[in-house]
Amino acid sequence: MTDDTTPAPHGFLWGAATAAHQIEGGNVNTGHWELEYAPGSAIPEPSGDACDSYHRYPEDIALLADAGLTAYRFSVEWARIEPEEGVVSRAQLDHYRRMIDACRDRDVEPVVTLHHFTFPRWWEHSGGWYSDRSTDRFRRFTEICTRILDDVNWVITINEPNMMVNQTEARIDTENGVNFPGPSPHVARAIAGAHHASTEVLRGFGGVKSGWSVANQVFQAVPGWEAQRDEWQYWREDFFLEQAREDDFIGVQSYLRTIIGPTDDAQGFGPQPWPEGTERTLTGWEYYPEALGHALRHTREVTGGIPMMVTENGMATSDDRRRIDYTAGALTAMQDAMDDGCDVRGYLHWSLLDNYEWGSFRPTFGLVVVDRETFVRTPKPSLSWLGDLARRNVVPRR
Ligand code: IFM
Repeated sequence: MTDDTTPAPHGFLWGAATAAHQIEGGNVNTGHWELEYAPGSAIPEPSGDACDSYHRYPEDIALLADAGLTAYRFSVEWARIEPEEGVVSRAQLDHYRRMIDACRDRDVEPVVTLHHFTFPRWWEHSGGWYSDRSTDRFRRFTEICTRILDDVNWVITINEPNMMVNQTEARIDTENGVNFPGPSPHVARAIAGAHHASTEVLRGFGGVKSGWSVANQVFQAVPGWEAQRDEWQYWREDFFLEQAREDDFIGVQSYLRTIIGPTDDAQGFGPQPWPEGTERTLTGWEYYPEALGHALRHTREVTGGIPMMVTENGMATSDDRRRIDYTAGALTAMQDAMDDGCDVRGYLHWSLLDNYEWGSFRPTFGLVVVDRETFVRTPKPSLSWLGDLARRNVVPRR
C-alpha cells in the first residue's frame, strides 16, 4: 500500500456496485431471461442462478462492510416487484426493504437503482420503450418503489440509458467490446421522459437525491475529426448528460475511451480499432484507467457542474494485481479532476462480485470471487486494498 495519498472529502462514499439480474439468480420473469433460454438463443450463456445473491445478500453486504467500504449500490428488480402490469408484489418489496435494512445495520449507505437493464416480460411484450405508455409505466413503478425508500438518500432512476438505447437496437458484444449501431432519438426521448417523470416523483418524496447514471465513453477525436466526434457522441452520450442538468446528482460510469476518426463504411467516420499491442481487458476493452478523469470533466462541462458520483468503474481481469493498478490509476485521475473543481461525492467500484456480464460469466469484474457451483465467496486482495483506502478516506496520488 502506497502512502502517497490525498485525503478525500469528509463523508465521501466508498463502495461497490451490482445489479439485480447480474447477481440474484432465478430472475425468470424478465425479458432478458426469456431471450437467454429461447431455443437457438444468440446469448452465449444464460444467467441461471447467477451468484444467488437473492438469498445471499446479507453475506455480500457483510463482506463489503467488513472490508471497510461504506456504500453498496444495488438494483431492485421491476419484474419481481410488478410481475404483471399493475400487480404489486408486497413480498418482493419487503425483500428489497430487507436489503436496505441490512445495509443500514452495517452502516453501509444504500445507493438504490430502480432500473438496471432488465424489464418484466409484460413490458417487453407490450411495446417497451415504443409504447406511448412507457413514461406512465415507469412513473407508476417509481411510485411503488417509494413505499420502501423512506430513509434512502441516493436513488438512481435508470442505469446507462445511453447503452440501453443501443441495446434496444442491438446487443452488447461482451467478447469484442461494445457495438455502436445508430441510436434511436425516439427511444432516447422516451427514456428521458421516463427519467424526468421518475425524478418528479422522487423530488416530492422526503430527502432523497435522485439522478441517473450515464455510461461515459470518453469520445476522443483523431486530429481533424472533432466535428464528427461531436456528431457521433451527441445521441450516444451528451443528450443523456444534458437531461441531468436539473437533477440532484449524476452517476458517472467509466471504463474506457473511444477514438472517433475515418472509416470505410457509408457514414465515413466512427470508432477506430485499437492499435496492435494495446493492452486489452477480458471484455476486449482498452486498458485505460485515465478514462475516469476525462469522464468526470466532460460530465461537469455538459451538465453545468451538478454533483457527481462515480457509480461504476473497474476492469474485467483474472489478474487481481492488474485490477488494483487500474483502480489506482482511475482514482488518481479522479483526484486530479477533483483538484480541478469536479464535485465528486463517492466512488463505487464495479463490481462487488464476479457476476453475469450480459451473456457470459467469463469477464470477471469482481472484488470477490464467486464459486459457480457452491456460491462460496472468496474476497480478492483488491477488496481489502479498496477497503483500506475507504477506512483511511484517502485517494492514491500520482
Ligand atoms: O456489467 C455492466 C453493467 O451492467 C453496466 N455497466 C457496465 C458493466 C460492465 O460491462
